[in-house]
Amino acid sequence: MKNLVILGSTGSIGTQTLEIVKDKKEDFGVLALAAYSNVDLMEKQVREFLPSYVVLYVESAAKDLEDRIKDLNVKVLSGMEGLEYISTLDECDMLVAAMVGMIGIRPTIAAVKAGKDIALANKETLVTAGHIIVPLCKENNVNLYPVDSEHSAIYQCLKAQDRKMVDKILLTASGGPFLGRKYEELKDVSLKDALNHPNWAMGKKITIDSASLVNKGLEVIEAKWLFDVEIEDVEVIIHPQSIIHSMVQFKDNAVLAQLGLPDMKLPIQYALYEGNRQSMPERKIDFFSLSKLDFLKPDHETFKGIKLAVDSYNRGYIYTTVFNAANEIANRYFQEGRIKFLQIYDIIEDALTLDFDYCKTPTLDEILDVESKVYEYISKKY
Ligand code: MN3
Repeated sequence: MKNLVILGSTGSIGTQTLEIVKDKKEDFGVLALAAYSNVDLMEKQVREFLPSYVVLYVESAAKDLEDRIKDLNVKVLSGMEGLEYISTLDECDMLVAAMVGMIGIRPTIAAVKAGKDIALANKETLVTAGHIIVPLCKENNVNLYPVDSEHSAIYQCLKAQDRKMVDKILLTASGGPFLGRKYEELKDVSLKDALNHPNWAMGKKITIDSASLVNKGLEVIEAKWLFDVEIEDVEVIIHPQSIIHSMVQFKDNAVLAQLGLPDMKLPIQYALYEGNRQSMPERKIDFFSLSKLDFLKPDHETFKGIKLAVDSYNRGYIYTTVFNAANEIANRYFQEGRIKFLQIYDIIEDALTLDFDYCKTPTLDEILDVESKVYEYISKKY
């Protein structure tokens, strides 16, 4: 029995994780659940899974939840303190890091220091603090299992392979809802258009990031850290059908790919079982119904997300925080109707003009300091 602590249990990855846990009751216990502020869904989850601890980040939401579940013997906590506390519990065997955004950094690092294995869906954490987390994992004998579908695919392709013979990571991208459009044609796209992803049903933040290809930019950096390759050796290939979830090209020119229908259940389950296969009753690929698989070059002139991410990485690790923080706030502004879609790029580019050269390999405190400076700069200006 593996005891799980799930950060972000009310989100898309969190709810699917709990569905798997429900199907595999004999293998998993739910030790703690955490979310940002969704009291209604959290109450339901607590009543169903009966964890020992529950955290709602927002204090008023935690108080509300505490009142509602008085009849249960569950400890309710809040804030960053609460998140860090449950991530380091003695009884915790694996942390499922599935919160959205940089809020996941502190608890993830705390869990690594406490020697907990991590199932990582929270890519922003690795993008901004990969230079801290990867060495810390080695030091503490912690395994990092990717939940992101592309990275799970790469992990599967690399299994039992000679890492020294890796030539390139071929990271696939659906291209999102705006694939094929030119810059001018994106001027007036709506939030509804951006949320209309052709293949994947995901949370709002990542769906918008997919439309701007910022998500793919984050994933290039994520792949660099997870698989210890140079960033130039991660190549993005647009593959609109999302059947190939990513590939690895080796020095003998062999290419291994992992295929599947676009469904997060497999990568989540594969991570929960530490990279071991378990049966899954759901849908299988029907090759005879696939008419074709397409592969295209990314249009970096229109969709600047990948290039901005790679440029920020190459400038010094601190700029991945600038890139990510600026995107987090721009993404939220777009959701709130305060800016247009293309202004997401403007805001990121603007933030990247800020000078933070004083810390090219920043500490956690410096990362969080730069994050708040970027938020402050953008919220004053836009
Ligand atoms: Mn992905």
